[in-house]
Amino acid sequence: MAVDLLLGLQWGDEGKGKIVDVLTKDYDIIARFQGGPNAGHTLEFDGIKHVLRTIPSGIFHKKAMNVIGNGVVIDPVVFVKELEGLDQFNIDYKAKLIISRKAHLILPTHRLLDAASEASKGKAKIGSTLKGIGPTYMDKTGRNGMRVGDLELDSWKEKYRHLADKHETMISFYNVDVQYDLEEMEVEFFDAVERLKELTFIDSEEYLNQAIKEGKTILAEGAQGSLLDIDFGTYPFVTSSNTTAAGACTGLGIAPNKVKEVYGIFKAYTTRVGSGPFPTELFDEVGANMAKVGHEFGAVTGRPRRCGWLDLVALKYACQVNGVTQLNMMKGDVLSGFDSLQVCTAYEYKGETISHLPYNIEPENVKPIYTEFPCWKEDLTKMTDPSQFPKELNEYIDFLEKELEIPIKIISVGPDRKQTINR
Ligand code: 2SA
Ligand code: MG
Repeated sequence: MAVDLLLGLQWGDEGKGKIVDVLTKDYDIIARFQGGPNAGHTLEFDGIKHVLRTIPSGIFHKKAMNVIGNGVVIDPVVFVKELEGLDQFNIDYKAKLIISRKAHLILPTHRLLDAASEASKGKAKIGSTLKGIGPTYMDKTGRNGMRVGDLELDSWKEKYRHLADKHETMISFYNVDVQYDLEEMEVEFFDAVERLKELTFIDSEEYLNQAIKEGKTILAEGAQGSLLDIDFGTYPFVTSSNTTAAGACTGLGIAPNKVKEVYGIFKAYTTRVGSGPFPTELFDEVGANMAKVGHEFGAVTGRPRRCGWLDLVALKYACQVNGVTQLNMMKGDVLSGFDSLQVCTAYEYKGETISHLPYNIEPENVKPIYTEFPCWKEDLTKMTDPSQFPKELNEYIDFLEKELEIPIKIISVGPDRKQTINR
């Protein structure tokens, strides 16, 4: 067995990019299996910060091969900009990056449809990143989509035209004000497609299964988080793909019995960007402080992230749905010096105390019940070994491990590759 999964257990932005980057040296292949340019995976090393959108986080390593799997949706325009960002670092992406023919394409009109759909919802909007993710997955499941492999056909532009025309009619049905110049968008899109075609398209499920037979190791890199999963997240305030472990199987064509470790990444507190319920959200100074110290702004859109305490009810749910085998705790350093810490260990739900995630976690249904902990005062960012951890941090970690019944193997104490401590 050679496939390990790395998944975000909250609402995204747990620090997956950093951990993939740290772990990459142990893997032959890094593969993305869902989502698209709505993701923003941040990596920091040698004093430089990189944000990746569609490209797997193994791209900065000499050895690893990077695969964009069938479950991903690709916007050629964003993708080419991402490639251009790599140019200055001398990365031979033509040799190190391969793309599934079965991955779906985000067309300019998918982005417009996203904007129209959000505008039509008014206050009930999802808080989408507006990258065209939802409409592209709708076309995929509706069996209308365009795939990367279509670009190898002479007739791909006809297929494109047919779909884009249909989208324009759909946009007008929304009856909202969406300004656009499609001709201009198409010039950019067609240029980007030509650049995309310079990369290697493959039958990625074949490639990956062959690699497994040869004894190669694969790390599947999740995007967004479990609570944004289309089935198990806080629907409808979710993204349009399966962000959980099962998504790695369908998004890469890998059988479940090939999966070994499932790394679950969580922050020592919780954040959410976009709309939707968030039981432990803080609206006070403490939350504002988390946002400030933790630099909690969307990596793609720059939107401020909502902040709150760690929610163990939700975290347990995510561990269960994903079959997490080891945990990584991120950003404990942000909490240094807080007066005290709260962890939500149960919910008050319809007059009862429950410890599982119910169907509906809207604020009117759910009130978090907290356990309080003393907080560490020490700066963690320079620490390199668990023996240096303050007593309060060890108590926090021990409590979480006992509650979750899963070992916490990595503690991250800062954004840099080097600020990573193994336990
Ligand atoms: P979408 O764009 O239609 O998939 O949005 C649907 C919901 O999913 C949320 N979502 C995210 N949440 C956290 N991080 C994401 N990526 C970026 C980042 C976000 C950014 O890494 O910072 O820059 O704003 C991400 N992508 C999607 C989104 O907020 C909606 O609630
Ligand atoms: Mg992110």
